[in-house]
Amino acid sequence: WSEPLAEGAQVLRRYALAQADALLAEIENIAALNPFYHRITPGGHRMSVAMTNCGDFGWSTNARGYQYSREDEESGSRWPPMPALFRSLAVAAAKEAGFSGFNPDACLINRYEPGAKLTLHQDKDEKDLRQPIVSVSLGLPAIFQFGGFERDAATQRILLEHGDVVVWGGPSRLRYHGILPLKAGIHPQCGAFRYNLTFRRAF
Ligand code: MD5
Ligand code: FE
Repeated sequence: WSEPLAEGAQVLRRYALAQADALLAEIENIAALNPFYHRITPGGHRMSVAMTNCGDFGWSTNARGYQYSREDEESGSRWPPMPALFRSLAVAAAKEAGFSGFNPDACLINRYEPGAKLTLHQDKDEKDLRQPIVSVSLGLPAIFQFGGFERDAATQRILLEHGDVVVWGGPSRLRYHGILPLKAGIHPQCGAFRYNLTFRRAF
């Protein structure tokens, strides 16, 4: 159930399956306080992925750029604390992939609806790029694009399904990646959506 994708990148298939219902209940609690919102990129585009966050810092984008902040500028309140279950899952998955001592201070929650996508990008808004990112997929399956170190490098396609966890560290931390437009469907636990929890050490 553990497949290496590239140096530093490891898929833990179905690793979060037993906790999936509990994770989804926590997502509902978080979204009741800080709702999912389609943010506007610095280029003026409305993101097709809706986002909220939990933890000390939340990632967001607006006309001025990308940032990590303690407050949600939509609700004006601080991000809800990271649930203990989220933290323990992310820490255990990181350790499983060889990154012991991972201590996330930010969890971005992405919600994909049919057609929603994430174009190829790098994650580099974090202070220490030696820290891995842990990502947990829930709900509808998505095709993940795993690229190289330049935008135009060839990409691999990887199907990510309900309960799959991926740890992105080492040299893979800076690979270009994206999500192809979500195919419509109904998932028994998540309805018409895919959720992705993205655990990071922001500062
Ligand atoms: C997602 N989210 O499925 C993905 C999971 C994001 C984002 O990309 O920025 O919100 S995280 C995937 C990731 C992170 C860091 C490195 C690599 C992939 N990679 O080397 O491919 O919603
Ligand atoms: Fe990313």
